[in-house]
Amino acid sequence: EGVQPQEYTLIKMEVLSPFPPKLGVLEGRRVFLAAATLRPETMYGQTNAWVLPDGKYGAFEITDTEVLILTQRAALNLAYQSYSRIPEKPSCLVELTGSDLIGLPLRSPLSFNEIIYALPMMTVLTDKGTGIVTSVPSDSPDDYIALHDLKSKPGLRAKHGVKDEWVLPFDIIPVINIPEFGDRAAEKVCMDMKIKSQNDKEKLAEAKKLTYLKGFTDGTMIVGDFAGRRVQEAKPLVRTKLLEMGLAITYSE
Ligand code: A2H
Repeated sequence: EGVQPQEYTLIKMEVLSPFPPKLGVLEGRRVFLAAATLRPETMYGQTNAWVLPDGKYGAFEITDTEVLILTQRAALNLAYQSYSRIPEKPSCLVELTGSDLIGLPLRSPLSFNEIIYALPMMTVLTDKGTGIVTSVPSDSPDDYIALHDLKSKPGLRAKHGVKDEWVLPFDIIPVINIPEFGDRAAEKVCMDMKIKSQNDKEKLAEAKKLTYLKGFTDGTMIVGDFAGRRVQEAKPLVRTKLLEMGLAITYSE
């Protein structure tokens, strides 16, 4: 962990009804997977959410009608942040594992894909953010390669009970142009660096740094409400828009 606190945006990805049996007790409420991101301006290009299959999650009540699914650690952190409406000891309505979440259909703010699904990624950390990540394969090397793994390996899909229709129809959606890398920066950098799978952790860390930096300094939005604006300008504008819509929460750790 760094010395400085990381300021995340939590994206409220709404779980579409009817809920599976494991989530049955939540029926009648609005339930969201809470995904922590540093790149709110990329949300137009979401293709899925990532969860850790063996990770432990909980469904926590934040208002009379709204429930967030995230790690208990994140629920506690959120409770201590003043802008949170979570009571100080957040009550867990049901304990869940990542496997329980795989295949949930989601509606996520700003996403051009109207419905996306929760899918497994082995590199999700449960001691960072909320343990839930939204996937933008155009601009995140981790997301690009994990989606590529699932698409190209039927055995990996079978192992986690992932249906073809949750993965195969979802292609990269360009969101940002970076002069050096084009409109699909994550794919280009993964190819240039010959990254083969989500297990290439060292190379992926380097790819992530490179695209993150270049995207911020040289990137231009090519879609959405701020098309034509620089990424640096668009980032806070998109963040504010999401917060004002009530579809995002600020979170730091
Ligand atoms: B970012 P930092 Cl398009 N485990 O969001 C693994 N990864 C996690 C995580 C967890 N528990 N929680 C958050 N993340 C990811 C978008 C994105 C992100 C893009 C490009 C780069 C990027 C879409 N995924 O991150 O270690 C989330 O992915 C590169 C920095 O706190 C979050 O932002 O610096 C980022 O890692 C936070 O990483």
